[in-house]
Amino acid sequence: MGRKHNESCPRSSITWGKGEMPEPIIDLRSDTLTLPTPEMKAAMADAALGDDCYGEDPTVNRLEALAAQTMGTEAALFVASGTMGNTCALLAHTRLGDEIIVEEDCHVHQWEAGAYANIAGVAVRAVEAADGIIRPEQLEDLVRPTSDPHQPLSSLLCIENTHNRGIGSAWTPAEVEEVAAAAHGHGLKVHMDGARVFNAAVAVGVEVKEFARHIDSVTFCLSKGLSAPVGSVLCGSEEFMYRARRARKRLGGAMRQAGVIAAAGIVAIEQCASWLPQDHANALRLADGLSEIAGIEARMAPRPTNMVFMDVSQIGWESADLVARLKERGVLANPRPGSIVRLVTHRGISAEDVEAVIAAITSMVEDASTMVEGSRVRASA
Ligand code: TLP
Repeated sequence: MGRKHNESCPRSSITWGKGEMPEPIIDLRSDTLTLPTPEMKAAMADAALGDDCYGEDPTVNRLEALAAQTMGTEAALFVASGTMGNTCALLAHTRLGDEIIVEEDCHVHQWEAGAYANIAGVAVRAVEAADGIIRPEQLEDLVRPTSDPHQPLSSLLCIENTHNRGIGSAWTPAEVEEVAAAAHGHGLKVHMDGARVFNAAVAVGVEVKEFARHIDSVTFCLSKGLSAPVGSVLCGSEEFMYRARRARKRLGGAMRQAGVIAAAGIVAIEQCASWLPQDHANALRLADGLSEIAGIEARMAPRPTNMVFMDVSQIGWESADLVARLKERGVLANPRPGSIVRLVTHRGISAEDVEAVIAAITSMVEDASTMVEGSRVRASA
C-alpha cells in the first residue's frame, strides 16, 4: 500500500508479534488517532502560560472564550476528555438519585465506565432510537411524574451528536430543537455529548451554534476529528459553568499551565477542521467501494459523517476474524459485537488509503472464497 508516515498519519500503539508489523499502517480504528498539525505543535511551543487554577492561564482563557463564542454560549470550560466533560455536565445538572434519559447505545451509557452512576450518582432510563436520534414523543412515557414520591426525579435528557453507535449519524438542528422543547416542557435540562458535533455541522451544513442554541450544555472534543492531541470543552451558561468548574475540581481535572495543550485546541477550532468534508467524502467512497464486494454490507447513517460499519456475516466471518485479517494487511479497524466492524476516516487517512483499503478487503474476500472453492473441489474429487 503506497502510503508514507507523516505528520497526519497516526502510528499504531498496538502490539505486533516479532517481524509481524506490516508497513505502512492505515489506522481506521478511530479519529482519536489523529496527530496534531504542525501549526498546533508550533502554537503549543509558543503558548503563553499561567496557573489555570487561579484563572491566570491566558491560553486556556483564550480557548474557553473562543469555544463559547463558537458555540454561542455564555461560558466554556476546558476539560481533559470527552468523558470528563460529560461527567462534569451530569454533576452540574443533576442531584444524587435523579434519573437521566439517554439513548440506549450512547457513549455516556455504554462507554464511560458507569460514571453516571458511580460518580454522578444518577440512574438511567435508556430508550432505543433509530440512528440514535430520540424523538420528542418518546419522552412521554419516560419522564417520571413529579407528583409520585416513590419515583426518582427525571432531571436531564442527554443526546449524542453525531451518534457514534448510530454509525456517526448527524442530527439536524430541527431534531435537536424538537426533542429539547419536549424535554424542557417536562422541566428537564438537555445536555448534548457533541464529541463530534463539528462533523455533524459539516454533514448538515450549519454552524455548531445552531445545535447548541436549543440546549443547556454541550461537550465537544478537540482530540477527535479536530486533531488536537488532548482535551474537550464543555459549553453552557455562566451559572451552569460555576457548578461544572466545581465538578471538574472534584474529578481532579483542574490543571495548572494547561495552556500548553489548550494552544492546540485554539488552532483546532480556528482551522475549523477544514479537512472534515474530505474525511466525510472518504467515508462515502469507502462505503461505496465496500458495497461492490460480494458478501460485504457497508452501512452508513442517513446523514453520514466519517464512519462506516461493515457487516461480514454473509461471508460467515465474525468481526474479530476480519479485524485480524485486516491487521495482517496493515489496516486497523475496531470490531463491534457480532459481525460488525467500525471504520473511521480522519485527517490521517487519504483518498489513496481508502482505495488501498477497498483493494485489500476485495482481495481478502476473494482469497477466502478461492479457499472455500478449492476445498469444495478437493472434497468432490
Ligand atoms: N469515543 C471513542 C471510544 O471511546 C469508543 C471512539 O473511538 O469513538 N462521546 C462520544 C460520542 C465518543 O465517541 C467518545 C469517544 C467520547 C464521548 C469520550 O471521549 P474521550 O475519549 O475524550 O473521553
